[in-house]
Amino acid sequence: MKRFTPLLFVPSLLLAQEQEQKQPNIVVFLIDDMGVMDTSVPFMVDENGNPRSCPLNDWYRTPNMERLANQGVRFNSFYAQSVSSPSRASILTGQNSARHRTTNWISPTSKNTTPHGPKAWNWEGLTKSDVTLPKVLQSAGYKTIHIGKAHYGPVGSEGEDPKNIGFDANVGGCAIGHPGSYYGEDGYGHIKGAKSHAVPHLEKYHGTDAFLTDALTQEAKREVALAVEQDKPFFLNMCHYAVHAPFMLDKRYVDHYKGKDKSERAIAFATLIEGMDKSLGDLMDYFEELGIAENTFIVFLGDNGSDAPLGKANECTSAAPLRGKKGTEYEGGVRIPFIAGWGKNSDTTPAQKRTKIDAGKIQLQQATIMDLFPTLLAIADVDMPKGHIYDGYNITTQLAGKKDRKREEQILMHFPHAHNCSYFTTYKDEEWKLIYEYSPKTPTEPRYRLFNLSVDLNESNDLSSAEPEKLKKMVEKMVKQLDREGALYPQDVQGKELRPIVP
Ligand SMILES: [Ca+2]
Repeated sequence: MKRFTPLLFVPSLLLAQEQEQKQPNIVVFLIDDMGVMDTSVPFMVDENGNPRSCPLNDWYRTPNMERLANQGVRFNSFYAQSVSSPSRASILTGQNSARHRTTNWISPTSKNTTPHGPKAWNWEGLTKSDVTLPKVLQSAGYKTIHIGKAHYGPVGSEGEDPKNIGFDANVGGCAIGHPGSYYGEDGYGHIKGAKSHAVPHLEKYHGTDAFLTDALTQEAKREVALAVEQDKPFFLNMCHYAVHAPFMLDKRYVDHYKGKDKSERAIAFATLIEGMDKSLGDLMDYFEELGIAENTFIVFLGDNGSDAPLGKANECTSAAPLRGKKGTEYEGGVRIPFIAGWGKNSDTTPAQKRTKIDAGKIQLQQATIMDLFPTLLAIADVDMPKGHIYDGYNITTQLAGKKDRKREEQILMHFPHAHNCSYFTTYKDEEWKLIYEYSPKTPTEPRYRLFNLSVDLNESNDLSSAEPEKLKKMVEKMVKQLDREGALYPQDVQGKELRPIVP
């Protein structure tokens, strides 16, 4: 077995100190299919709003997330879309999926409309002409680095290559949404595993024992070192393929799970979680080593709900105490872990004076992945691009531990395709949550469900019959927002558009 030994260039401290005075570095640390409960950091709260540990928090081991949560701020209810590509497009554009219309996950080689989905959905994803976060940062002098899973467009599209949508460098990103293999011995799919999903650009690690998560971390360090050497601020879009299936064991951590009463797949998933957590710690250590930690802002998040192999999709299992998992309309399908903070806290750096963090605390006001676009530009002190329509909010007030009273409390999530759950729109208005399910085969019989999350977090008590007025108002508001954002609707069996029906 070949061992991979990284050789890294460490730039001079002088350059690092110079950079401290400049625009802050931005890191988006995005974990594929990681839900809010797949960690030892508690994101649930008790009746007093304090973090509350649940059984899954005891099962997973994420010490570096704990480290970031201690120096950063985490959010109790942070929302993504229910699957990957819609979330990724929302992060890079600040737009809701109803607006950018990449409403389903992108199949690398087909249109993936699913039987009754809207034919005109944006299955080709992001293009060269889209306004994206990396493109705006690039224009402002940043070196923009994409590492890992991209999934911004299918094979042959412009979005297939992250370099077409604003990134200067790309290692590992292409049309695929999951790796052919996590093992260097397998060449990440080039030697063994699913060749159609082989991860590109990592030839130097082929045949070594470098786990994919680790190889990508080494590549991120190499690109960051180059940016520091060039004396440029960087935007690192660190997008791990972990913890998406295939759930392959990361042997470095298997001893932690010996004798535990869980399936082999569940144990393999837990080791994938530990591997991505180590990557976070390695990068944080590296920023300190380079002397740039105090000027580097880190956002940690998942891209949709948990896919932990712990039970049925619609039940209270993978994300307990939340119901549901990836691809469902329930909270477990759309709530993600979110932590934001500086690589190292300081009272003196200009960037930290401008963006304050409520260190170690949990924010109870909700937020979404669409917020990254305006927030990260604000932290970078870069103007919003003129004429670009976006749906997110600048959450710097919330990062400082306050409630943002200007923020609207409604969240729309639109999924007009088939998946674990199919053809639905959810509309959240403070503690109320409406689930509207389109019915392609019986168009006049949609399904309405209404939950009060403040007393029914696992969405088991449907109040749609008991609260008809509330239901009607919620559906009316949902339709207004869908139309405002230009949503495309599912179709009935004759191909006719299924507009929502107000009860
Ligand atoms: Ca995903």
